[in-house]
Amino acid sequence: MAVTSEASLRYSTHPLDKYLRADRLPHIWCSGCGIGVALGSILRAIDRRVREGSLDPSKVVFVTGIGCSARASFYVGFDSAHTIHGRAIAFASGAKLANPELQVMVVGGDGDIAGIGGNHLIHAARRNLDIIVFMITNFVYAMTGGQLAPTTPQGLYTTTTPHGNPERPLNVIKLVSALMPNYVARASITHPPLIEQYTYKALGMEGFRFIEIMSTCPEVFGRHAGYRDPVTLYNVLRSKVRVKQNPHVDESELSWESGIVLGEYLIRNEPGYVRKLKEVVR
Ligand SMILES: Cc1ncc(C[n+]2csc(CCOP(=O)(O)OP(=O)(O)O)c2C)c(N)n1
Ligand code: SF4
Repeated sequence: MAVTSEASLRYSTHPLDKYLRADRLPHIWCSGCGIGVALGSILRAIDRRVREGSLDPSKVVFVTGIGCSARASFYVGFDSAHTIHGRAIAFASGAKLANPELQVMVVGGDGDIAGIGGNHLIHAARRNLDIIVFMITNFVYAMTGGQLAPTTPQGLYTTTTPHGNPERPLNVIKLVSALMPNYVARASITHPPLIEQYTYKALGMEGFRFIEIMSTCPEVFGRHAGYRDPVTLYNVLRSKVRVKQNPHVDESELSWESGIVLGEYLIRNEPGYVRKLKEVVR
């Protein structure tokens, strides 16, 4: 386990450096990309849990697929697996079932988690499988050049919908909530403390926990949609999102016009899959 790798200790200048593989820096993310804000907030929540003694960093596992967001597993100092596009949840399921003591976390883009990996998402949520899934929604398949993603709001330009997206976006919050896992929330890189707060909470729960993080991709999404400047795109996203206490799932629509509601959509305390499986085996 690499949390205190020699390289990390040697270059340690930031409180979160101990959770990073400094030898793999600099990272690939473009200037102004929101993914770093998302990862930083997740790491701060992990750090809080570690410092208060409720999380052993040697038990944390990061699993990712492919994409800009999925690169997160490259840089964290935890045991990690950078797997294949769309299959991170399948790998994470195997890791958790093989060793239930692990705190298994998946990070991926909206294309990775809800597009190509959508089937795994559905069944992990249905099983209330004990993993945390972070879906970083930047509205496109970014790493491959900005193609239409299942989450692209209607009417928006992408490289594969140059006249505007004619499709209705997939409301992943509503989809996952319908499967009744233990936790469903939506945060945004414009509100880092919210990401940290929801992650901290999810780390203290069992069962399937899903956190969508609205994010910015100035390089691909922003450039094509007319918001190439990272600050402009940040401000656009900031103007679209609004935080609500205990929002109803019917308010979770991904709409560029009427806005995007952040908040905790579902909180349950049902036994997770591992506990249920153990009961059956017993
Ligand atoms: C099976 C498979 N299909 C397609 C690709 C090509 N591919 C690599 S990254 C990517 C897009 C990733 O988009 P997303 O998951 O939304 O993450 P982002 O880059 O936006 O963070 C695609 C289509 C691949 N690597 N493997
Ligand atoms: S292409 Fe977009 S999502 Fe990928 S690193 Fe650059 S800004 Fe971030």
